[in-house]
Amino acid sequence: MRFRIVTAVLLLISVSIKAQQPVSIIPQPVSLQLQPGVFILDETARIEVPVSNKAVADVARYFSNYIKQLSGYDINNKRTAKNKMIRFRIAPVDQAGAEGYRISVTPEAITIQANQVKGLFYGVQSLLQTLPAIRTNQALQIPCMEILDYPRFSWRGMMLDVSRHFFGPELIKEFIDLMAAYKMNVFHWHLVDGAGWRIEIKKYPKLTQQAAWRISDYGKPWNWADIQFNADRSKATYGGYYTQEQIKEIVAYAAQRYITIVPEIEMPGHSEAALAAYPQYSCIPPAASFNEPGSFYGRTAHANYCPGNDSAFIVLQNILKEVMDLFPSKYIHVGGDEVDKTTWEHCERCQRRMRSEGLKNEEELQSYFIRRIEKFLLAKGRKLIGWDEILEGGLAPEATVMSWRGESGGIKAAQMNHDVVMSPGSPLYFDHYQGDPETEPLAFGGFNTLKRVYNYEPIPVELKAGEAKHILGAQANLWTEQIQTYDHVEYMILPRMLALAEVVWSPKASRNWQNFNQRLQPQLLGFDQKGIRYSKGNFKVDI
Ligand code: TNX
Repeated sequence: MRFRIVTAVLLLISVSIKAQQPVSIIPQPVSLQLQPGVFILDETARIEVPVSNKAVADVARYFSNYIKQLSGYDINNKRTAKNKMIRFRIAPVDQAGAEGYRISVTPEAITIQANQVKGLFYGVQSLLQTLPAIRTNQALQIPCMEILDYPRFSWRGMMLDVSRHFFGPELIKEFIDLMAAYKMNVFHWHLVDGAGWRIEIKKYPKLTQQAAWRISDYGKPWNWADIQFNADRSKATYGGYYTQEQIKEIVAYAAQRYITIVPEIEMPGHSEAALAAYPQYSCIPPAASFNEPGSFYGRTAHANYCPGNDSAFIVLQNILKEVMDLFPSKYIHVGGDEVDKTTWEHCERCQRRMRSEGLKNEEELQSYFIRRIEKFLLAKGRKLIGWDEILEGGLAPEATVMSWRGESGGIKAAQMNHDVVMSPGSPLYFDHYQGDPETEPLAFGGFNTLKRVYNYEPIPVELKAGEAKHILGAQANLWTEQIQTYDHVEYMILPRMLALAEVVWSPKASRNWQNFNQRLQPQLLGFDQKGIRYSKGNFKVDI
């Protein structure tokens, strides 16, 4: 009984807190001051953009299209009304940097101002979160307020694995839209892995004719033995890939949302699919008859590109050339994780390479491999990023490290003055359970609740200030061994991505789990109304 009264009182308090805080923005802005009054957004409101700035006009149109869909009002750029202006301005905003913005809302005008256009885009995202989630016939009300906002980290990443299961171009755009709404800015696209090659490479057509297709594995838990590629497309029914045209379109779509796509081409390991199509570039050629059930994976548990074979490097460089033509990203991810080096121990060419290069062991051979690829990327003006295994045997001179096996690789790299993106399995692997495994869909294992994600701190205490500046930010990874549909993708990233967004955007000092939960509720309501899937299981688990 007493418990119930306490609960009731707490509920009342939380309701009144909500009433005082009609603005629930995620990630939490650096500063937000509510003021009395509202701006009423109806069909008399007008957008004002600086003359002849196409990028600003695009952001303004993004906003007005949203308003049109939400309310039917057409506020696009007519410049007739004297009051009710929504102004987009590029002008100096102190402290805001390249990505920050300032918003001022009065009953007469909304002014969004930023140093650069991307700041305006993020300002728009904040404004949109003050509006109802679905179509309404009532005038839209935006509370008067002043916001100053800018991100804490420059790398606010999400990775999606499209190899283990394939998600088509339209779904990738939905994923990008979700990221943009929460100011995430790096989409790490895990385009290839052992289970399927997903990017058209004109020079090597078998990558998409064969390596993109496997015998269907639907309806069963993940099992490596089920993954068989097949030259005969009538037998290989599961798969897919993106054409270069589709990729260009997605890159442009992401750019309009101020998201950089970092493509990942895995090497030298996790390459069974590619090497099933082109076995001559692996050390021990896998069974030529990879259409025999189980043969490929049965005989060589893992297939790697051969570091003793110069042709393998030439092929990878040709692939990377096409990749760089499609992706303007400064960073190119080359994987580097989980290489089973036993094949190299038994490879005569590899041993010869080790002798000629003075390499002491297979780890150094792997390092040789990555350094050689780095040299190629640097010559083309790009930067190499790889999983933390690239530290083993010696880190390539300018490589950036993505720390996934905990934080130790990232710490080590930062101490060596290399840039780092933190992506530790715990808590940033979103293929792990969010809640009670009894009620959640089958996941890879591990337990990364919303709260654990929220409490994650990307800068390890071990780092001194000079080293900490190498932490570019953090990223969550969604591996899709167990994830066959896009609904399930959404479910796994939501609402955890919102917690991560706050970790990488908002000031550390403003993080507050209770307050986040309150701001989360309207977001979840919005997901419900839009039919976006998310996990509810985790809120009861307070760990
Ligand atoms: C390890 S993380 C992998 C992935 C798997 C993942 C499953 C990493 C760099 N490699 O290939 O999908 O674990 O959680």
